[in-house]
Amino acid sequence: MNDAVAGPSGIERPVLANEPGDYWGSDAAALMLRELDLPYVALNPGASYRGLHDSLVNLLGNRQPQMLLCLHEEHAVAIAHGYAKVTGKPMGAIVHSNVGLMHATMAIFDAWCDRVPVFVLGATGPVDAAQRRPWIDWIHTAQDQGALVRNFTKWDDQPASVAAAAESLLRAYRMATTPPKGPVYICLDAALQESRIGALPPLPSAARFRPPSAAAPDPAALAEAAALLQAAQRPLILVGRTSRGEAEWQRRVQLAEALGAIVLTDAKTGAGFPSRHQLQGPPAGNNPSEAACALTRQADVILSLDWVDLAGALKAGWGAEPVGAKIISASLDHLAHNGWSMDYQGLPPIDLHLAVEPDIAVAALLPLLKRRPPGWPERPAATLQPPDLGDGGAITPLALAAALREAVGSRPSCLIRGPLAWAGNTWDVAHPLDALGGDGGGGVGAGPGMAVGAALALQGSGRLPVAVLGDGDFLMGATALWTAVHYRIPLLVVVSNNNSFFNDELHQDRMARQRGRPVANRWIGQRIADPEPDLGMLAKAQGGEGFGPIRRPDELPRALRAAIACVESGGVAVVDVRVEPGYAPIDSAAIARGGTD
Ligand SMILES: Cc1ncc(C[n+]2csc(CCOP(=O)(O)OP(=O)(O)O)c2C)c(N)n1
Ligand SMILES: [Mg+2]
Repeated sequence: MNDAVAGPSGIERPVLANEPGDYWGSDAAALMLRELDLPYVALNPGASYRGLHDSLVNLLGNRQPQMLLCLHEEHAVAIAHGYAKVTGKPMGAIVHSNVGLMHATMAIFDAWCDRVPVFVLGATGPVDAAQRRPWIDWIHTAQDQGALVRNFTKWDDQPASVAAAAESLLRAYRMATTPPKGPVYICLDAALQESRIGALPPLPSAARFRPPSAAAPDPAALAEAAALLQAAQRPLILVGRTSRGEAEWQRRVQLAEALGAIVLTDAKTGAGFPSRHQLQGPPAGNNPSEAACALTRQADVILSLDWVDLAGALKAGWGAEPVGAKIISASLDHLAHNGWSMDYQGLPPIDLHLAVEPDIAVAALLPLLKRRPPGWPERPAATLQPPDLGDGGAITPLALAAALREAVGSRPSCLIRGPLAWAGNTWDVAHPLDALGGDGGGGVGAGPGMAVGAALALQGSGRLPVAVLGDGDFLMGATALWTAVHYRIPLLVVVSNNNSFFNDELHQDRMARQRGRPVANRWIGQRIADPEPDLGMLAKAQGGEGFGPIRRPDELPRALRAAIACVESGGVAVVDVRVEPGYAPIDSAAIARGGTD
């Protein structure tokens, strides 16, 4: 009989073992993971870490950390990414030697670009060739596995002894959680894991190796920034990568109000400022609206709070002309830049760089500022797009957004992400956890895994986790949902299904127009039809609930309400909504400038 079955909460409880007489190398590593307080390790198993796997189950009893079995390594890392986006803290992801790491790479890249901490553990077959099992240990042993991900991790290591492994894990945690945060990768030699060490060596206490406390801004630079902002006639604040903390959110509001500054936000970096606030400006981000570009041009002082692509935002306002506004930037992002990944974007002109986390700068600036009358001309209050329920025919992405908003109603919710065909200004935010933003690296297929990880972190918070995913994104990552069902993690997934990798239809459209060729062919090699995948069935096949396909606006409210009820009773629900191919009209001029992914 197998006693080690899933319990009522989906947690696999191992049969109890006797106290071990002997310890093994991987026992020390597992105890260090517990010492680091990693709550979960999402994983897909592999022989290269069978030693560590045994230690997690039979020594730690599958608690602290608890395993989350995933059907693909990309999901394991994406789950950790989604989890950290909510909590700000890392959880682990364990991937098999070389092949598992290869599967995980895109998700690691996404976490890197999103500046999110993920603690990736992996393994190699025995570095000592004399200890390798025939064939399999040879194909799963590679020289310098870290090289696969070194260009988009903060740090990697392959420790050669138990003592070195303990230090390596401590250092990795510090590196991942020190801003700018990011993924790290530790490779544990199978022979080291499987070495018998007898008695446990004393293991270091994580309390003595904590990440450094946050740096304060240079007082002179801070005073100069405060003076510039105080004297500005038309200050503009660009809220980029900021924290999910409520106190920080309040301080950002206080800063904007003290200065009468207009605030631009970017849907891909999540909720940073209340969308209904009088000072909230028009949609900005990848495809800034004409109105946002105009404000950037009219501003005399711009404060960037770790805005992704500040150079691009300034160029959108000023074109080829020198930027006329004074630029203050609060960011530590320069510390993450390397020679491989150009996710650092263009080099912006910065008159005053406060090299601190953006919310630290806000907290330090506030006491130096006196409330002043706004210098901007009177503006109408920010309005959201009016609900557009369509004409009763096809469902538009905006109609879907409106119907979803209506169905969610006044419940606290968290929009884990919106697909490309989703205008950033359609979702009202009033709390830092109301929207989490994107995946960072533009990796299609990340959505389902990130949704599961965020939902895991939101479990028990009373906040309804809602992910709106493109059909292409959903189909690439769909089996991530099995992990949510298995571990009883409630989650609502709404698929904005245009039966297409539609973003790229737009690119083919553009090419055809530029070259005078038939635009009518833009769908070829893009449409996901004939057959149309049944997305509800993909959910049901994994033990979730599937709704749809919903093809008419009048069918939407009931399906969404039923799906929400399913999630509120602990389920995983997928609603397949067939939307008209087309993007929400963010701003046609922005699209024409070459926007979209
Ligand atoms: C791994 C990966 N492959 C391909 C792409 C290129 N790409 C960008 S958007 C996109 C289409 C995504 O389709 P879907 O999720 O259905 O969104 P839609 O554009 O249809 O709203 C593709 C294929 C990518 N960004 N990442
Ligand atoms: Mg699509």
